[in-house]
Amino acid sequence: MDFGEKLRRAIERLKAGSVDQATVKEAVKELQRALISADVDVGLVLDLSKKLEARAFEELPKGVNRREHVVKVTYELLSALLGGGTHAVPEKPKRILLVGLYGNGKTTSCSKLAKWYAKRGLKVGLVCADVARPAAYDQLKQLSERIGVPFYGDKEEKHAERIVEEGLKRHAKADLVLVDSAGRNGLDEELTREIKAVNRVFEPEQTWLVLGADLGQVARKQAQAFHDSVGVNGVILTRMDGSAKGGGALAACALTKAPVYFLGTGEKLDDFEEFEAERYLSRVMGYGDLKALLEKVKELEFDEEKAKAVLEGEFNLQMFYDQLAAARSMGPLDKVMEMMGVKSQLPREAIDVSEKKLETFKVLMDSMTKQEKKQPELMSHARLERICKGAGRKIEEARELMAHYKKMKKMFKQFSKLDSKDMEQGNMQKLFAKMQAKKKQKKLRLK
Ligand SMILES: Nc1nc2c(ncn2[C@@H]2O[C@H](COP(=O)(O)OP(=O)(O)O)[C@@H](O)[C@H]2O)c(=O)[nH]1
Ligand SMILES: [Mg+2]
Repeated sequence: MDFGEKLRRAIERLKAGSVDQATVKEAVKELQRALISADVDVGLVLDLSKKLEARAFEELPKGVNRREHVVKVTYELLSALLGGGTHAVPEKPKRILLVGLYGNGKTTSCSKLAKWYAKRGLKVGLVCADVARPAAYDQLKQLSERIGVPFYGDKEEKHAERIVEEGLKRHAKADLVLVDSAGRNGLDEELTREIKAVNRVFEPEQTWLVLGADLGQVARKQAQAFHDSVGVNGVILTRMDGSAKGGGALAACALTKAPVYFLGTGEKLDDFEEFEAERYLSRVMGYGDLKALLEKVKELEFDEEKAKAVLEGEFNLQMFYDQLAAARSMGPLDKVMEMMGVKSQLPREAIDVSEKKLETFKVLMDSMTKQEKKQPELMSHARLERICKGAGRKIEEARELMAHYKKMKKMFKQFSKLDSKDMEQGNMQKLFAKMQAKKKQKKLRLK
């Protein structure tokens, strides 16, 4: 049984029957077992248990039953444990240095990162500053050729800082220079000296520590040691695919204040994802209804800002993307609509998107910059071409995405002409119904 499954079992307990002190105690025990077997520090586990037991029976928020409340609190506590909150990945970093011990996945992550940023339109240059292992040069060079990103290294040079100095000159026109450094078996004096020497010439904006998830809670010690000697402001956690200790490693990193920006989830270049605790949890727990429940709670708490933005016709690609992402993690779109009780009223063209198409849209949007998603009106032919190249998709597919987005936007615009009181009540169903009614009226008038 993996981490996600164990967590899910604990929450299943809360969902069966009524929620009383005994049920919560049982669920807490199950949670503890799941967390400890993922190598989460025992102190942290006890702390979470105490908080959960204390909050489970606090006064209920309006419109939520006890069971829903306990599930929500559990999810919140887990999310905080794994480093919840948002630390967005830097969008346009100029220089990133990757550090870490042998075999943790630095070189692999370096090329994954290069691909990730190149897809988002940055001109990336790679530098191999691993002077300890001769094979490191060939490894990074080969990877750079596969992603089509310029590479610099020097097999003969034994001083990492000289390679970096030259690398900076060669990549003078790059937006982002990524340096892969050497590892050792431990963070010894020699490694510290070498990284400091590289720091002097490179002046990295970001120094990210690459850690294998199999380290579990030991990740904390390693992160602290690197931070104390060379300064670390981010973490890439690799091998999340093959380790049962990922939960422990995430919790350990959460304590160090250096945010985990990415997860490595396999050996291939695309096995790489941005880390966000909530999204991660709902994925590993495979929990459609949990997500739906949270949506429900959110709806009750009512996101006025967002609703207002939609009402004013401000519907950008980012919002479109979030919607698709949310829908995808919940299951097929029509199922989601059903859960929200809007299926029958929703215009056919809005939900008539196959899963395969959604995947294409997602891949394309993964290659867009934040600005492009926020201001889709910026989208030019050249930008679309770059996006397609990064995503490995055809231009017609990108056009279709834009067309679909525009259709949705138009649909939301129609909302804005409706009575905004309906939105304040959060009553989507009424809105859709009204919209349909308006459409019918129009048709009648035409006759
Ligand atoms: N399964 C899996 N393997 C990984 C991941 N990241 C790296 N590896 C593998 O771990 C090994 C060491 O990686 P490498 O990048 O050479 O580590 P370095 O010594 O820190 O540069 C290689 O066999 C990689 O293919 C990951 O996220 N998942
Ligand atoms: Mg390496």
